[in-house]
Amino acid sequence: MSDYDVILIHPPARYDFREAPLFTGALGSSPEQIQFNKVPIGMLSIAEFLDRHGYRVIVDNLGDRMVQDPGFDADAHLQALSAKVIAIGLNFQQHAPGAIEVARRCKACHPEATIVMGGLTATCFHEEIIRKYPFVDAVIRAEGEKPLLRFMKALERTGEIGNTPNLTFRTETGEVRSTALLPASRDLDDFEYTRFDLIEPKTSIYPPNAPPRYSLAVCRGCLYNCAICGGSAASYRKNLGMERPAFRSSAKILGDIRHLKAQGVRFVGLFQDPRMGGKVYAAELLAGLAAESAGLDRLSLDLLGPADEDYIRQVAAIGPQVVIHFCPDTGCDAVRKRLGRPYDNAQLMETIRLCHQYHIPVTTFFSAGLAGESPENVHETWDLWERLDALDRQSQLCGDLKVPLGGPITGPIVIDPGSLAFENPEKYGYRLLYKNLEEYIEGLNQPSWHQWLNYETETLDKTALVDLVLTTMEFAVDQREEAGLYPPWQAAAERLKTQLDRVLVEEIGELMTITEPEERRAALQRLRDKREAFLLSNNCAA
Ligand code: B12
Ligand code: SF4
Repeated sequence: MSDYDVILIHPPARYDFREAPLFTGALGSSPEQIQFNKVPIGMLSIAEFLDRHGYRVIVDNLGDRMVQDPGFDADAHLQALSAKVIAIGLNFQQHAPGAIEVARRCKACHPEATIVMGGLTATCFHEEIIRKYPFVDAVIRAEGEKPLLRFMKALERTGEIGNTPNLTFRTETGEVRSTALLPASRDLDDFEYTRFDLIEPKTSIYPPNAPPRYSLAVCRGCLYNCAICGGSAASYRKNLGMERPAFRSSAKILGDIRHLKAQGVRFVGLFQDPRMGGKVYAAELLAGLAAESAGLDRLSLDLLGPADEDYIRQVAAIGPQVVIHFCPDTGCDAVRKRLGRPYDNAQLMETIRLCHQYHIPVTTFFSAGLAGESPENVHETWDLWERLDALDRQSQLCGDLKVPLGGPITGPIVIDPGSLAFENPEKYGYRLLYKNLEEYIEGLNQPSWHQWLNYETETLDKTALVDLVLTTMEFAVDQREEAGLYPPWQAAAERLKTQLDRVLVEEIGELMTITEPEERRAALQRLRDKREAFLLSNNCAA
């Protein structure tokens, strides 16, 4: 008998990230850092739902095992799995190469097991997965809990899965067939998100040597339509059949927080803006959080748009552990409007001032490389960044802010599959470089970060885009040094790394012209070794 009925695997982004010569550049400081080893919160609710209905199930965070232990033998681990169904998550697009590779290996070692895939990205590419990758038996589209339960029951009773909902599969004659979606959830109160006993390894809940942090979301879906987001209202409607977001009641969220605290969590990120659930919902939730968040060191909330004083006052009443995330993405109002965020810099600044007035720290994030962005208007982003830093400093000096802040952060973007820009790139100002899953996998299997960016914009080709991203990184370092967030030695080290990234992008371009794969790989490895040696000799940690 198999040890489990279902093993849900969270894969690494790339199965070979520990051996391949990779250049992570502006995307992260090491290949380990960009394996995205947090399990999607919905994977745990799938596990709990199956467990509740009598199935033996575990979430196996393979990506985390490989990140935490450089000597971890992933092949031997996959070989030793024992389950009737191996369900591999392909939620975040970044996992496309890893998820497909894990599926291939699972089928090779366990030909008798049924290999299933699911998650947002698998949902977008469901037909292609079944058509092109014969080692995947089925894709479960959209929300996973109920369809996977129906799938398990059908498999157990008759072995006949073809009538179960949300399914894309191959018929005996090799035809690709899809069944209809179940009606989408109207709320999330039937699910549980905090059964840590159903996940292994335990380091993947929160990593060792980091604050005990866990994420919850107030809803599944969104009311906004940011052009590049695969979790937008339009994407959920089209791909998940969800007409409006499904909310979790405040009573259930407060129960989640109690469970998290009982399991040692001290930092909770509560994602998506409670105001999307309406005034009454938000007020009830915030009042409940005021009572429940005692014992937490930090509770973060999202603001997806400007807020009035009444709302900020309610947030402040939760207590001093509250932090707000507000993500302006750009300082250019025209670029932000094009992205689909309906507010301007003045409204943003006013909201942040209000937050400070009520002693709430605000963290911000800027994207580099949005449609409409140019070397000229990027100065508007830098200007806003400087104003935000100045506001933080001023609020700290006058005692409004007691929590030390890290300043804004920045990073490149990618176009999510299923997003409005993915469906209609020209309309939103982008040129897509990968159009299907196979192209995603090929792109993400390249050695360097700049090759992983899956788009250009109508004004920025790849070279200009890479330059803009790196220039933004350089600005960020200068700004962090000026704001006292980096000591001079650290700023110098970061500057050197960015300069090196510029040179490496050029050199990698040349090495990619080597046609013999082994020779190319060896040359890339030598380049990677040179990079490490150079950074070491300059006292910069890689
Ligand atoms: C909260 C959130 C986070 C949190 C928590 C992430 C987490 N642990 O899930 C944080 C801030 C940590 C985060 C990080 C990232 N996120 Co995020 N995140 C969200 C957000 C706002 C809500 C997610 C959510 O609550 N979903 C609802 C839950 C209940 O469902 P679910 O997790 O999606 O799972 C359901 C289905 O997808 C499906 N399913 C999922 N996995 C599987 C597996 C199988 C086998 C099956 C059958 C089904 C299945 O069934 C589940 C239950 O019904 C969404 C936006 C949105 N509107 O969805 C973005 C979103 C999911 N994130 C996204 C991205 C890109 C990221 C990052 C890669 C960003 C980055 N570059 O660092 C990282 C990845 C982190 C990691 N894995 O290590 C994209 C994904 C787009 C894509 N298709 O690739 C989204 C859509 C929006 C966006 N552009 O930011 N994120
Ligand atoms: S990026 Fe925009 S559309 Fe996507 S989840 Fe966030 S607010 Fe919603």
